[in-house]
Amino acid sequence: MGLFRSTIDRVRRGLARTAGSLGGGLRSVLAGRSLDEDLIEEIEAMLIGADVGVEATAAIVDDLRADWKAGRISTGEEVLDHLKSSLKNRWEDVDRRIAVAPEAPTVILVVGVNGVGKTTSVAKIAHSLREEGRSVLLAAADTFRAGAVAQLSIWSERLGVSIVKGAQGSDPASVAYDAADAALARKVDVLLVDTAGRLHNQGDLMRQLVKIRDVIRKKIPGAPHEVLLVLDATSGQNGLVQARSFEEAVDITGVFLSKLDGTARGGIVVAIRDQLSVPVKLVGVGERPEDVEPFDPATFIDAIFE
Ligand SMILES: Nc1nc2c(ncn2[C@@H]2O[C@H](COP(=O)(O)OP(=O)(O)O)[C@@H](O)[C@H]2O)c(=O)[nH]1
Ligand SMILES: [Mg+2]
Repeated sequence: MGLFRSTIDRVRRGLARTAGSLGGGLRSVLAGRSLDEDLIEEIEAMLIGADVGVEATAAIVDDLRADWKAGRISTGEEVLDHLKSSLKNRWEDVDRRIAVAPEAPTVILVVGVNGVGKTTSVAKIAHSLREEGRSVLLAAADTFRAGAVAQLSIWSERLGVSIVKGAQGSDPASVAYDAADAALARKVDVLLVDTAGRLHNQGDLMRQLVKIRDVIRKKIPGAPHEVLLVLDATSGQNGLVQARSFEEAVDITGVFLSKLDGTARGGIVVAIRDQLSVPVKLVGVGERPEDVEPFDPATFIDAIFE
């Protein structure tokens, strides 16, 4: 989907807290100093503090030390550039675009635990698609949490997109079925399915998601084309544990990393890259529908080192 034109300013604003802590912190530590073991340790602590993760931090610091010992870098300025490029080099060129079905509708299933920002992220994606002139249908398949259907209905009114919903407590798979049916009948471009983040227990939740997925797949062969896992950037390494259980149950195809504006530890993106098999595709940088950006590693790394 050609959607989501990147707005560098929005990415910068969204990452201001991380930049203040990591970029700003590094700059003040590096100012006027030349590289030595003590300084390398301080840099290491800052990367860990920004949630970059143990594995990536170790690799980055080893690389830095090797280049210092080989006489290739010595000053603070050079260190910043070195860190930036070793971080950027950790991403290979994977396809981070949102999938498009060869034949409409494209179905995007949005999953994740309670409160991570699923419903808001659905609204953001719907908004971007509308901006692009695509027709969108929402499915309110979180019938578990009181108020969840109403929350998505409010978004549907504000954004001017249709919605298929059931009563609270009704079967979410049948909502998904009806929505898939309606998406076909109305020939919409994209069907966005919001889901519950919590049931009585985790096993129930995963079974329900599998059921929703299978119902959609039966109705629309090849669907869902995207299964986006929403992770909350403010929950740090915890999110990675959640991700693994979703990865096992439903084949997620990408991560929507929400609430980057609310954390100084945006380095979590690096840890996700190292520990999950699917790429971060979109990032949330605020609560408004327009606060979504495609994830671009180079822009991201530059922004956290501002
Ligand atoms: N600051 C900020 N808040 C967000 C973002 N995404 C979602 N939220 C807020 O997180 C809270 C939970 O969001 P919701 O979409 O209801 O989560 P859900 O339970 O996963 O559906 C709400 O208050 C949202 O406004 C984001 O990118 N930035
Ligand atoms: Mg919700």
